[in-house]
Amino acid sequence: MATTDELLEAIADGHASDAVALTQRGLQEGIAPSSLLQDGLMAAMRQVGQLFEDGEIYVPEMLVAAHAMKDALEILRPHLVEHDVHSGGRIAIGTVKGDVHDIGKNLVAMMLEGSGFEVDDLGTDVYPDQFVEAARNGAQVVALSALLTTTMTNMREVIEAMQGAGLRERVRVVVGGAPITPEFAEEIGADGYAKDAPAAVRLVHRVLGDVDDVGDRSVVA
Ligand code: B1M
Repeated sequence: MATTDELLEAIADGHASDAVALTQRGLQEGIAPSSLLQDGLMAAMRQVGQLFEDGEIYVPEMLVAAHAMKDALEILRPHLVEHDVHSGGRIAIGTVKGDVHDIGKNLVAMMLEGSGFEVDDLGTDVYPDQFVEAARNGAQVVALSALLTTTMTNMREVIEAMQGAGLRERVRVVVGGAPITPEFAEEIGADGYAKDAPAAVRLVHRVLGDVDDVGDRSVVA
């Protein structure tokens, strides 16, 4: 089996040390870093996302695969920079003010990173001005996570802060988390809602492909 296929399989199966060794072997064999990223890491994340959506695997398996992907990415990252492989876009992600839940947010961040995006993880209990700062620093998409019914309302504050800073037309705001619904996303003026990590990857692709169409701000993955 080709090294890239083995890499895909190791990541999808959550075998982190194999994923690291196969990434190193692929580089030694002269496989292009972009190809290891596209056909290994990103392909594995697509496969894992599909299996999760089909109900064939659950959150723990997806987390283990995402960790394996992250370990392989650490090996690959300097080579991607060296070969000037550009990211699919810059995303800032964080759990909103007052909320410290980060397991789901971390999973979304890892899947986005494994899908070729440059991810700035702002952590938990993130205040609106921190999201604004990240957008000023070049994030094209700001992804908000909330797990509490008492903190989900703080998502609206982030969108208002973006508006106040004059960034709303340039930056897409997408939301997710257990209590969030598509209706709530629409109500607060978000650009989209994703129910889980694979859907978040699709959503970010869609909102970035739609950047010129500011008339349609409602994208639901
Ligand atoms: Co908390 N907690 N918790 N908790 N906790 C919940 C959320 C709760 C439902 C439990 C319950 O009562 N049944 C409840 C909320 C009730 C409500 O608001 N309606 C609750 C509560 C009340 C609290 C405290 C207030 C408890 C207290 O102190 N009295 C407190 C709040 C602290 C705070 O934030 N200020 C608290 C604290 C904690 C811990 C610290 C102990 C811990 C968090 C540890 C951590 O995250 N590092 C914790 C945990 C673990 C949970 C549960 C058990 C699990 C959450 C989780 O990680 N799920 C949770 C109950 C439950 O959900 N069954 C609960 C797994 C994760 C993979 O799923 O986060 O939904 P999730 O992420 C998914 C999707 O939602 C989506 O994709 C992810 C992956 O597929 N998604 C996005 C998430 N963010 C997205 C962003 C996107 C897109 C998709 O952007 C586009």
